[in-house]
Amino acid sequence: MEARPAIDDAALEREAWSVLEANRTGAATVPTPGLYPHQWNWDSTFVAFGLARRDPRRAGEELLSLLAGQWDTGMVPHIVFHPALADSFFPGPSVWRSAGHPAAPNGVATSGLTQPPMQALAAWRVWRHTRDTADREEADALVRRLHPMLAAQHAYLAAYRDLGGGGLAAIVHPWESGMDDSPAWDAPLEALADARAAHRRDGPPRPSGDHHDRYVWLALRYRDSGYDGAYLRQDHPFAVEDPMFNGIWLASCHALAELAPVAGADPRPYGEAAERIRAALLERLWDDGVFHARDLRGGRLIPVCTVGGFGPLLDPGMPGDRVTALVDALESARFMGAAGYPVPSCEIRAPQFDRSCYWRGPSWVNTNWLLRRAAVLHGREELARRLGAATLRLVRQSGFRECFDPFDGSGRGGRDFSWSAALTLDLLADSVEA
Ligand code: 2M8
Repeated sequence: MEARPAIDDAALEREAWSVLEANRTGAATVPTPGLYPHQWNWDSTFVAFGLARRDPRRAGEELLSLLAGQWDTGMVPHIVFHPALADSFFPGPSVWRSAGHPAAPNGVATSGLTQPPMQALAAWRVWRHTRDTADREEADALVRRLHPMLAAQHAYLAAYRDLGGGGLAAIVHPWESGMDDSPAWDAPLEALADARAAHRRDGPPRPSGDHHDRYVWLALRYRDSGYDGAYLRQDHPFAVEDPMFNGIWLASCHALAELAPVAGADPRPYGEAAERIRAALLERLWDDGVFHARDLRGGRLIPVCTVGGFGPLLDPGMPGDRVTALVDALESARFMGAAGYPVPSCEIRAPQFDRSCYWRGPSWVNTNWLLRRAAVLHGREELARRLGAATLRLVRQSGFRECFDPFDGSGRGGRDFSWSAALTLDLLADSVEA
């Protein structure tokens, strides 16, 4: 474990602010310079959450900057590229080629994929923290601007991504989950070997056995279809209903419903959408006390249990018996119970669990924060307290790292990582206010 001097709340807060300042590029905050030098969708949105009560104006700018990359279809891209750094990241603008696509925005280069649709939740957060202050007018104006864009994002998911026809949105690439190398995607990625053979005449060159090659190959296939909705439905070889992505979508539907009156919109369609997503989650992804991802191409639930399986806890309307079962699994030795530094991103007893590999085992500040939020929603105060304390212990000991070893808390991946810093600010504010 890396040694780090003991640090009090005030010093931790100062460090978090300085990370967010250093990672700021105009209106946007990059995840960490060097490694990820552009604006990422859910990273930026976690930054907006962290800034909501400390600097709501900057939080709003962060969301607007991301939405400047929104496509005419309503799709909010997973990366908005910084023009000056163009191809400093692979795959960059020359791979995605959004500039040549009729639905892509003018003058803003983006990827062609999306990420968990969390922006409405963040917009609600910003508005909630400013509605009783002198900045209320500004917050209402922000909501009036954002609401139609977010409504379009949700309409995109319903129209283009319900590939299973059951009311859930499918991710069409592991990158869309935000949990790139999660063991949940292993089987659908393995199955790409057959799809590669079937498409070898018209597809890009065959990838090697390496997962990263398969990620790029999948992205190129989608790009070469012209980012076409019919292609996704009929031909695209990767389509998975992810409980975290859909749990976040559901929670964002509630947020859009609450914000609708501020924007002069009808809240009912969003409340109804939330009901539909909940019913579909329970019908399609629930098995044996937890939620699993469903592989639409393989036609089955993916057995491995990951932190993504707790995403539907973000729904305040999740039935009590399911909440209890999920919390039991989360607190058990499968996840929190056997990890000194929870929450591991994969079930510890799974053969695929790897304590040091990215989304295959390490603990992450963003998923801890989401689970803490879910615990608060369901009145699980003690669980919320433990999740908050565990997360602060990680960053105190190892700094604002990208992720952490769940057994000894040592840092992994990038340093000075924006969402780790931003969500720390939020946790510190909560512990002061509680
Ligand atoms: C990771 O994903 C990118 C691709 O989008 C990558 O591995 O290159 C993930 O951890 C994802 O959740 C995150 O948004 C991104 C930037 O921090 O990095």
